[in-house]
Amino acid sequence: MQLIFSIITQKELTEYLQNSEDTIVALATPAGVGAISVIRVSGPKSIEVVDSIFEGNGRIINAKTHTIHYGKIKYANEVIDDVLVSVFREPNSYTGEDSIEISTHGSQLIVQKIIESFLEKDVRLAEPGEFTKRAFLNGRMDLAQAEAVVDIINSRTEASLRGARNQLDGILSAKVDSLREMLINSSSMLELELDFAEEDLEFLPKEKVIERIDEIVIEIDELLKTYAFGKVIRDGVNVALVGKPNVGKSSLLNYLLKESRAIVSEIPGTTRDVIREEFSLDGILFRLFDTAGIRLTEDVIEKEGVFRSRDAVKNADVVLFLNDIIDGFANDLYKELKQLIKEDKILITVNKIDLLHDHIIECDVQISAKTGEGIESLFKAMKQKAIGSENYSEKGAIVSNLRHFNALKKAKQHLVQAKESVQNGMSGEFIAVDLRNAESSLGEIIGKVTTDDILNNIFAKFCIGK
Ligand SMILES: Nc1nc2c(ncn2[C@@H]2O[C@H](COP(=O)(O)OP(=O)(O)OP(=O)(O)O)[C@@H](O)[C@H]2O)c(=O)[nH]1
Ligand SMILES: [Mg+2]
Repeated sequence: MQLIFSIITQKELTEYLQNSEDTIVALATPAGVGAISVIRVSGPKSIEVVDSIFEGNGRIINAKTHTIHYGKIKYANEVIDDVLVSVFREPNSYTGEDSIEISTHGSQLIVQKIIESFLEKDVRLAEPGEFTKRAFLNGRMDLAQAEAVVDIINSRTEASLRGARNQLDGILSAKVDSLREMLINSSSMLELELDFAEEDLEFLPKEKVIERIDEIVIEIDELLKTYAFGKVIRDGVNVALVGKPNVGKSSLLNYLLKESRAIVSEIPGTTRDVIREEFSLDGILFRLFDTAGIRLTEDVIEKEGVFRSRDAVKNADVVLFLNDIIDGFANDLYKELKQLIKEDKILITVNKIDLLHDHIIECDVQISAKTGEGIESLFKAMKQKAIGSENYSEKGAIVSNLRHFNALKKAKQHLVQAKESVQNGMSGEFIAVDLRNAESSLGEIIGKVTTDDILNNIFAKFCIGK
C-alpha cells in the first residue's frame, strides 16, 4: 500500500511565497516585427513600475482595474513609444496579482528597451509559463485548465481547439472533482466508523462501499476510453504511406493534398526522402509521411531511403500499407511490417482499381489514386484506425493528456485494490487508505495534489510570456 503525500510541498510553498514577491515581465506576443507587441508585467510592483515610466493624462497608480490608458513610455528622458496600458488589479487578473499589459508598436528594439527599463527597477524576466503557474497557484484555474491553455495555443484544427476550450472551461475538471467528492464522502464515513469502533457502528454497509466503488470505476473507464479520441484530437495522427516501389504512394499523397507535392513516375524507386505534409479531415490533423518504396536495393541513396521508410513505420500511429492491384498483395512486406508495428495499426489498402475493376484482393479499402475512387472509404477507415469506432463529442469530458490518463489508471488500480480489501473482509482503515489514494490520484489531474516535479514538468512546456 503506498500513500501519496502532500498537497504542494512545504519547500514549494516557501519558494512560491518568495517568488510571488517578485514582479515579472515578458514579451507575450511572438518575438519579431509585427503591428503590435504586448509586454506583460505581473506582481506586487507592476503598477508602480509602469507608472514610473508612463506619461499620460492620469497616473497608472490611480487607475481602476480593467481600464486602458493611452500615453508615452519614457526611459532616460527619451520617449520610447506611444503605448496603451491595460491595468488589471488583483485578484481579478489572469495571474490573480496586479498585472499590466503594455501594447507597443511591434518593434523588437522598442520591446527590448521597455523590458530593460523594467529590469533596472527590480523586476525580473518571467520563466516559461510563469504567468499561468501563478494563475494556478493563486487559484484562478486548476491544473487541467492550466494545461488546456497550452493546448489552445497549440491547437491547429477546429476539433482540437474545441477540445482544449472545453478543458479550459472546466468540463473535465468538474467530472474529476465529482468523482473525488464521492470518494471523500465514502472514506470519511469509513474513518468515522473507526472512531466508533468500540460501539460496532456501521455508517456505510460494505455492500454500499462496493456499489460505490463499482460506480466510480465505471465512470473512470468511460473517461479512459475517450483517451484515444482525445489524443488524436489534440496531437493529430501520423500516417505513414508505405509499400513496394511504384504502388502509388506519392500519387496518393498528391491526391490527398490536392497538389503535385511529390514526384510521381513510372520508374520504381522515385521517392528517396521521407516527405511530410499535413491535411485535416473532419477537424482531425493527419500528418502524412510519403516514403521510399521498400525493396532490396544496391543503390546507396535508395538504401538510405528504405531505411528511413522503416523508421517512419515505427513512428506512425497508422500505417497505410499500399498495394498495387496488378502486382497483388505484398505478403513478404506485410510480414515485415507486422514485426515493426502492431497489426491493428496497419490499414491494408489496394490501389489502382481503375485498371482492374473486377479483381478481388483481400484488404480494408480499395482505391484509385488516379480517379479518386474509394477515397471516401479510405477517409472513414483512416479515422477509424486513429480513433476507434466510438465517436465522442469534444463537448463532453474528454481525456487528451497522457498525465491525466495515467492518473486515472492509477486511481482505478487503487479502487480495484479497495474492492478486494472489502471482499477479503479487511478492516475499514485499509479500505479508507485505498480510497484516499484513489482520490489523491484524481486530485493530481486538477492539481489538488501535486509535487514540484509535476509542476515544473508542466510549466516548462509553456512559452515565455504565457
Ligand atoms: N492507373 C493508375 N495508375 C496509378 C495510380 N496510382 C499511381 N499510378 C501510377 O503508378 C506509377 C507510380 O506512382 P508513384 O506515385 O510514383 O508510386 P510510388 O509508390 O510513390 O513509387 P516509389 O516512390 O517509387 O516508391 C505512376 O506512373 C503513377 O501514375 C492509380 O490509382 N491508377
Ligand atoms: Mg513515391
